[in-house]
Amino acid sequence: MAQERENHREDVVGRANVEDTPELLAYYDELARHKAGALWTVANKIEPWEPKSQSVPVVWRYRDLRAHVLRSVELVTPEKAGRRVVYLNNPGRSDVAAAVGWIYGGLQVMNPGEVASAHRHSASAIRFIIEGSGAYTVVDGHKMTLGANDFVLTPNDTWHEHGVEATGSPCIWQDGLDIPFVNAMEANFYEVHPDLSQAVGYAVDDMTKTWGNAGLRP
Ligand code: 1HN
Repeated sequence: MAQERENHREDVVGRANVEDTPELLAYYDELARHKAGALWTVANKIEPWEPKSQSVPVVWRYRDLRAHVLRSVELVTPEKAGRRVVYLNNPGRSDVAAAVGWIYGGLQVMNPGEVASAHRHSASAIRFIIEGSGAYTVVDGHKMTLGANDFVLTPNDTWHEHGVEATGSPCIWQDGLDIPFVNAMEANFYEVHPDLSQAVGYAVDDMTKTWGNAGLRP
């Protein structure tokens, strides 16, 4: 069962540099049968000299993606898709659906009259509203109306749901979540709200009125 073997040798004092011999290769095979391995074959790989990024540089332009985001409105419903989002898929990070590093990013669109079901998860989210009118989000019972250039936080484990009033226009916002990071920690939970929507327990926009003033400039 000669499988692809790794041996990351470096000819530098203090680094692993063990040549393959028939005896060692047989030894590595024996370790592999026990689901084990010799550290010196991978030490230089798992201990890079400096941080190594798998992400590659990518520029996503809103003007290139906007039409595709709007197209999704014709293709899928929020009921079926859960949420309509075009996510930013870094070619070096597609295995974890990250835009870069451990951060997820996507462009979400909702049409007037649509609502998305309430849920919560271990990951935290930030949202920038890019365009549209009539959007709102409810975070742990606080309803916030959202317009272009607004920014809203959904801390980890808070119930959240979004919608656009029937009198509004198609709304697009950018979602950012630490979901790849939380998944890497194997710490993600996802829960659908038992009633699929939350009761609003405070005056609308109480968060903005409480915190969105006195020295905080756009
Ligand atoms: C999520 O809950 C939202 O609530 C958006 O709008 C994007 C991407 C991955 C996981 C959860 C939302 C998400 C997400």
